[in-house]
Amino acid sequence: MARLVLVGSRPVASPNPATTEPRRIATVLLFVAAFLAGLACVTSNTPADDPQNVVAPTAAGDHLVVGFNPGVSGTDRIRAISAASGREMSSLKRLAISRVAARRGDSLEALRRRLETRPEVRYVEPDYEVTADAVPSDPLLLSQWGLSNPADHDIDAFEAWDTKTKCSKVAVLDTGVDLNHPDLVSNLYKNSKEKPDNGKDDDDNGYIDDYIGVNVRTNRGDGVDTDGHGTHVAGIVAGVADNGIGVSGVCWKGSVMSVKFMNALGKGSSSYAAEGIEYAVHKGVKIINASFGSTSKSSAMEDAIEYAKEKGVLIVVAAGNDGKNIDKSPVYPASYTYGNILTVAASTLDDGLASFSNYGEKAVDVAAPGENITSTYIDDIYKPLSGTSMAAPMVAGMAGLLRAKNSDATYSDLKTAIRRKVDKPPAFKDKVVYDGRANLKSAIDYIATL
Ligand SMILES: [Ca+2]
Ligand SMILES: [Ca+2]
Ligand SMILES: [Ca+2]
Ligand SMILES: [Ca+2]
Repeated sequence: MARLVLVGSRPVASPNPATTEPRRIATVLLFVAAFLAGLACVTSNTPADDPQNVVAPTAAGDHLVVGFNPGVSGTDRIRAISAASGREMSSLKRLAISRVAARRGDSLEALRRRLETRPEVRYVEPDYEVTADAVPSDPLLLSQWGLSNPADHDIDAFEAWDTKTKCSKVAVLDTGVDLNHPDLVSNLYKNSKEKPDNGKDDDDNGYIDDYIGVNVRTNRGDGVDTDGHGTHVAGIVAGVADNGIGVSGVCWKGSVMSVKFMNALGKGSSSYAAEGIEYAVHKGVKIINASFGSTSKSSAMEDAIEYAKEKGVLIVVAAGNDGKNIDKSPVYPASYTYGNILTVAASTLDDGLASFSNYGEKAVDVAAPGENITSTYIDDIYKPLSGTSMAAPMVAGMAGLLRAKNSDATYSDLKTAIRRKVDKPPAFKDKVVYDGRANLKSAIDYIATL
């Protein structure tokens, strides 16, 4: 049986595994302190109950909006506008409102003053810019650079959220999930056909009490994460958004199925991985995240991947953290070339390829943010981690959002959208199939046209 290891749970500030525990704790605390500072900043500037504060009140600069008193006819409105030396560009059909431009050489401010003196006019105002309220209230959002950052080295999540914030089911095949984490609990998949804690396999699928996820190592629903890796991955996919705490997943709302097949040390096996895939596919999941790898090729895994393919399931895979070309020295499942495998490298805040990230212009499909990624962690905390393990769930969440946008999209449609509708900073040239870093906004615009 091939041994699989998770591919990315390096604490950001201590990438050297030999780092002593106290230093690790100290650096984590440092990060926590940094986040609390961020929280204070966000809370004071952008109260959750006042989304307007998020958006700077800019306005269209070439015209004014003029509201007229009730009963003023269309002809009288145009006459009033002309009398003030303005020009009506257009008007609303049922409300007494016109868009009014200034004549050449005139200023909007001067026009505004003249319009305000007219008896027909009720108000004059700028045409304020309005954006959809798609900025969630989660205080750690400022540290989630992969979703949005000022340099735009991100997946354009904010722009995509104007279209969709809810995802279809995603299975996280990992070390389990902290089933009580306040920033995850409402987004965890529940198996409604299974009665919890009665010691019976109510839905007759071979797993006892698999009500919230499963542990395929024990055939029971005790998928509690004692490692932290799976909890971190789950939060990247679907940390509960806009709830005023912690982080936001790529999916604001979603259904993350925890399929535990690795132990507390982040180790599993190919047969358990295969069983995990089988479990999720059988439960109707169409997107699976696989943040693990092995240098051994496994037929059991290949069978499971084929089975998933027959059922139309996309498996999003971490490329691995050896910093090597996996076209030349393959790792699995990342290097498999099945049509339903989407392999993800890790990008950095500078839009480079992370130094640890594997790559390969055949085997690796796309890059996504995977360095210093803040997410949920066991014991109800948050933590930044680096790895292709973090990049993969960013993309699995994207796939979940795309599939919610277009439920007819096949795995092949999803794969096309994600790996072709990319940004192409130079760092990814010849490193991944289409030289790009994922962009959720471009992908969702594409999937909507299918
Ligand atoms: Ca952006
Ligand atoms: Ca069951
Ligand atoms: Ca039961
Ligand atoms: Ca949250």
